[in-house]
This record gives sequence, C-alpha cells and structure tokens, in this order.
Amino acid sequence: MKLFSSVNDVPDVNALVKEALHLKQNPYAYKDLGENKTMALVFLNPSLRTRMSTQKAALNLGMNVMVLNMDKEGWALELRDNVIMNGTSVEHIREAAAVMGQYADIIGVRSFPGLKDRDEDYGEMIFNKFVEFCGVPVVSLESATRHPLQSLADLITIEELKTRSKPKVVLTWAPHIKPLPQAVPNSFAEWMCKADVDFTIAHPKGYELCTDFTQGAKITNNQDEALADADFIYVKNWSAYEPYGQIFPGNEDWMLTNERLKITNDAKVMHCLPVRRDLELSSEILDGKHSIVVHEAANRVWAAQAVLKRMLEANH
Ligand code: AN0
Ligand code: CP
Repeated sequence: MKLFSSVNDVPDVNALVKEALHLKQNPYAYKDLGENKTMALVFLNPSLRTRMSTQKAALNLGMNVMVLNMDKEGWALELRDNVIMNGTSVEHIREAAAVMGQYADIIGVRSFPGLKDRDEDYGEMIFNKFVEFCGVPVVSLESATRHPLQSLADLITIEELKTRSKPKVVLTWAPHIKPLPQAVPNSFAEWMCKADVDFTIAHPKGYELCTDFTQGAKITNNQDEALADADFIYVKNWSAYEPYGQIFPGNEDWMLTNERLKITNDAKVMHCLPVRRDLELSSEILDGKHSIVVHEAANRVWAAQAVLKRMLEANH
C-alpha cells in the first residue's frame, strides 16, 4: 500500500480489520519491520487522537517519528501555482513536500477543508499536492473530505463489539455551534457501505451528504425511525454540502439522550471525539454504560498500525 486516503485504497477491508485485531493482541510482533525507518506526521490543524495514536502505532513497529505542527511552527505554505509569492505565504508546497520526502519514509498529513470553496475542498488540493510532490507513501490523518484512519478504527470497534452477525449501524447528525467538515461522516459512510452491516443515515433536512459516499445507505430525516433496533449509533455533527459549509438554526433536539436509546437494541454509542458535552452528545450518555467512545479512540492505534505495517511491507 503506497497511499491510504480512502476505503478505495484498501484491496481487502476485512483482511485489514483482522490484521488490526491481531496487532491489538500482539502489539510488538513486528517491531523490526520499521527499524531505521522514519515517519513524519504533518499537521495543518489541531489533533489529539490522530497525533498520539499514529505516533504510538509507528513506535510499536520500531519506526522513528517526527511531528511537525505546520500550522503553528512551519512556514506559511503557498498552495497555488503560477502566483507571485509577494503576500503572506513564505514557502511553496512543491518545495516543502519534496523536502519532507527526503527526511521521511512515510508521511502522514492532516489538512481540514476551508468550507468555502466546495470544488477546491472536494478536489483535495492540499492532500493531493503532498502526495504529488513528496515522493514517498502518504497516509491521510484527515483530509478535506475523508478521515480513513478514524473510519477503519470505527469498523474495527464494530467488528469487535457486535452481538449479531449483521448489526444495524446508524450515523446520526448532532447539533453544534460551528460549521464542521463532512470528512468524518463521508468517510464513515463509505466504509460502512462496504462493510457487512445494515446501515442508516439520519439527519435533518438540509444536511444531505454528497451521494458519492452514501451509495447503498438508507437515508432518513426521522431520527427515531433510524434508531429503532439499532446496535451501534455513530453521533457526529457536519455542515451542509449544499449550500456548502452552511449551518441552519434549530435542530437542538437531535442531541441523543438516554430516553432516545430506549427504542434501540441496547445500542452502543460512538463518536470520533472531540465532542462538546450537552451540545452534541449528552453527559448522561457519555458517562453511562452505552458509550464506547474511549474504546473507539483506543482502537485508533491498531488501525494506524495495520496501515503502517502494510506500507512498510510494500516498501521492503
Ligand atoms: C473535526 C471534524 O469534525 O472534522 C475533527 C474530528 C476528528 N472536529 C472539529 O473540528 C471539532
Ligand atoms: N478523532 C480524531 O481524529 O481526533 P483528533 O482530531 O484529536 O486527532
């Protein structure tokens, strides 16, 4: 594997999930694989889980790790071609990515969408330029439209904790005060559509996701209808795809509570984190027996480790 940016980069999703669960049982079994190899983690936006879990995964494989908080510590990057750089940007992505490729054997990149220009965001301009110019394998640490390490960890978690062979999985929109990217729900949807689950998406009118990611999913504007008999509920806010990056007032009653869970099949509640308590998700759920958000975050290590292992093996 030379690129991990979406579910489409994975030839056999089930095999990758099995590999991750095997690594969870044997974290150091491949610690020689990454000897004398360097992983660079490049952040254009904040992160807790992705940064720490991917670093830990690389260390478990024996790699060295360098982290660059580009947004705070790097030079301001120019992304456009054919511009005279007489403004605030100091360095062009062409040189910056090419130089990083000289120092690292694998590069991870996090670059959120601007949520202003849909074509630019959905064209994955920043992420694709890193891939083009760095010349080494690249892992997405969340790009403008997808968060594949998160989705793989989510699938691992469902596989691990399911109590029936084809569980009902519901992705439900949740309230927020800020416009958030569609990357997490897009990505979760495209992974669930490839997994052996019964998958439903629930959101208020106006928050339809790009249909490229939701082929095969049931979609409803009725949250209770979606929650009935659910085994896993994936809670996430996102802004509108059309009009792009917008949020609409109202819909506060979409926040999940214990009362709402009564109609589920004793559902387990997931969230990628960070989560705003009592806005996106109620404290009573986060602190109660239904929440598996910390377990889910723990599985980020095994997701990253399975992907990095495949990349190291491909390069041997
Ligand atoms: C980001 C998002 O919604 O994409 C990162 C989630 C992993 N969340 C926030 O910006 C709060
Ligand atoms: N879920 C997730 O990616 O968290 P961070 O933004 O903290 O990395």
